Amino acid sequence: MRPHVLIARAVFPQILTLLEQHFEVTSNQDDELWTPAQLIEKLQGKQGVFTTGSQRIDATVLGSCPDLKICANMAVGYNNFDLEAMTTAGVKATNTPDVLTETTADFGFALIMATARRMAESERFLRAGLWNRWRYDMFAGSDVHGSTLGILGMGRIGQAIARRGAHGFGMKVIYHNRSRLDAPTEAACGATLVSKQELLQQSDHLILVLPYTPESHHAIGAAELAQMKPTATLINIARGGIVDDAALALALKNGVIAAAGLDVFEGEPALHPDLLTVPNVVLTPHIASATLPTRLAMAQLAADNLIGFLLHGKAVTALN
Ligand code: 8YV
Repeated sequence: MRPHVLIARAVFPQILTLLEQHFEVTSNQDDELWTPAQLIEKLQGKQGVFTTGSQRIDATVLGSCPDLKICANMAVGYNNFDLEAMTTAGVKATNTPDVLTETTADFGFALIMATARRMAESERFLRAGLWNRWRYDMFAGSDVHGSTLGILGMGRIGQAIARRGAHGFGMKVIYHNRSRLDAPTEAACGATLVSKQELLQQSDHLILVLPYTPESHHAIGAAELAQMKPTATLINIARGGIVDDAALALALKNGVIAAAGLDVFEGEPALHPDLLTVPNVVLTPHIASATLPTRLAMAQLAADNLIGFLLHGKAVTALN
């Protein structure tokens, strides 16, 4: 009998077709958002599940779904997985590394540029019909080229951002990470390891690219923001919860830092209401990996993990 898999969210039609060639598939092309209880119900009798960041797989789910053998996340981040519980339950976990690195780094840079050069704020001004003359300091922002780029978290995406900054924009690149990169990688990135305090104090543009874990919860809060330059910008393309959004909204309002660019939020898709009232923030709805080729490559890799593991016993990008 063919294995049963559940696709928890809408997917590209060709990925659905591919999975249907190999499995009995229950899909969700209407893209309904299931509660955890509904997810458990849908998972009954399924050996595999295709998840996105919005399905939490934890001990409760695992305990209620004894047939489940693999969860294939269409995301590189996997904070929606309780990996330890999955390993204990003997359930394979996979993610989608590499295929989104360059696209996500492009977006990180787009957000650095948009934030430093006040693109969202000035567009809102123009659309509101307020542009009636030139002024010497109108939407004067900060330079990106030649400035100091700080990177918190230096995995694949952090390194791709560093290369863009160092080699494309002539930036001084500093980073803070749990471990130091090897010398050739550091040289290729043009990046220097510093302490977290030095990173906060020296960065003109600070970008967060670290995984969300209990240790990185509120890694940037009021105390950290207070150490940054008043002219600095902060960019979060990692995960909501790494920044204390309430503290950030207050810091933006009070000019503790100049501006922020945020693609991820605590409790998204809900936003801290104060972020909507401060002008000096660029807000995007978690789209850093969103180009069609990259999203297709992510979906293909998640599907390949299901096929590889359930049919041939080997996942392509296993986490456990
Ligand atoms: C996903 C992401 O779009 O890969 C990640 O970790 O944050 C995004 O690329 C999102 O998680 C949906 O699965």
